Amino acid sequence: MKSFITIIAVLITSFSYSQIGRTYPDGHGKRVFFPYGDISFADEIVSFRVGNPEPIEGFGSKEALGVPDSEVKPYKNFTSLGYGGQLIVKFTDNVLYDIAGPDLLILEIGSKIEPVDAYISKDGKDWISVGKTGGGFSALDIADYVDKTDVFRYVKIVDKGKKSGRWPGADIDAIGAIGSSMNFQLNAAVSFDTGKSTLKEDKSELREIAKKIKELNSLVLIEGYTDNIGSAQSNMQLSKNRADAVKNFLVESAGIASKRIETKALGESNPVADNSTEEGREKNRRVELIVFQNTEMEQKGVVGTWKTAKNGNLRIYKYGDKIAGWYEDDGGEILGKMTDDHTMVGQWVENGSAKKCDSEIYGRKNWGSLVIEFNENFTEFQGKWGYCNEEANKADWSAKKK
Ligand SMILES: [Ca+2]
Ligand SMILES: [Ca+2]
Ligand SMILES: [Ca+2]
Repeated sequence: MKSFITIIAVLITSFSYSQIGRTYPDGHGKRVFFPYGDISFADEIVSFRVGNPEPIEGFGSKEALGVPDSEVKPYKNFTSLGYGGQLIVKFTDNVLYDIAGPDLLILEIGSKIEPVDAYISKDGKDWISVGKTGGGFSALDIADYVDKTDVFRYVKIVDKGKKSGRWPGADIDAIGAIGSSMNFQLNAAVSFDTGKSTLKEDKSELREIAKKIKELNSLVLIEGYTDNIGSAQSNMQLSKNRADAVKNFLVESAGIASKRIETKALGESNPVADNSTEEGREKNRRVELIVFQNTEMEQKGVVGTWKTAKNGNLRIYKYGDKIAGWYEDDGGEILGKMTDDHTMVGQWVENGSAKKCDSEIYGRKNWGSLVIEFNENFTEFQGKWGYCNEEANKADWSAKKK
């Protein structure tokens, strides 16, 4: 029996600003905060069955992948489903799960939301209906339909829209998991030897991942998978041993608390590639680390909800030394780094400020410099700001922790 597992040979994407929280347009004039940023959006088309009538001018199914990027003039970068059309997409560098509030955004563009029925699945076969968009809501809360610990990689949407027009049916710009994990996959260099569940000598990739997991200070789910060679039972045991080995490393060598890590043996289920080729089987022998959003940190240090003196509530998240925050009311946001224990330096971004800059941040020209000084106990902060690249010397900005 060929019983080794290699960990997916994918380079770890660097822990960049694309993986920290920011807001995105909801297609209807508001903005929605995604705690894990760009990776939250759908990555692959599984299938597309265009409706009837189909769009006169179609842009193809791939336009529904990735971050929101539709343009109104000229209309482009969205997928018209056609009347009754069906689209299935997959998340590969993240999963969807239930967090507090809405979890899944089906970003449909146009003057009013054309409804779709939405379904989610762990394996692309068994589907759970999670309601429909429409009536002013394009974000769905999956809480009533799933267990808290379930993770989902597939989303299916079925158009319930109108028969007429140039683009019949719903026009989908993007599909994103607000309730999104951040997934890490290990390089083959840290894979296991054939038939063994002991980690190889070179653990540099795993050390890197461990560092990021530690920074995020979140709960981690380690999933072990195999190819389909050998009995289902032995593959299940093998995938368990490999997942456990990764967990032991995180606990013993990286100092991550054992209670923060769960392991799951999934054997030969959920293949990501074709098991009939050696190349495909190698991809299917894998361990995935799913890092959930940190909820325990809420209201600790800089993290939490801040009531500002003038602009409503600002919610701040921390990702290692990086900071992202957003206003609950107007879609304004902040982005930056902690330069010492109590100082954040970065930028603010919003839509309606008095001055427009030449350059853009997140596709928006209204931005400026920002410095925030937090007090010793993180109960208050004083902010200074400027427009565009100006020095942050305007000082009428303060907040108290809620
Ligand atoms: Ca993604
Ligand atoms: Ca939810
Ligand atoms: Ca798009």
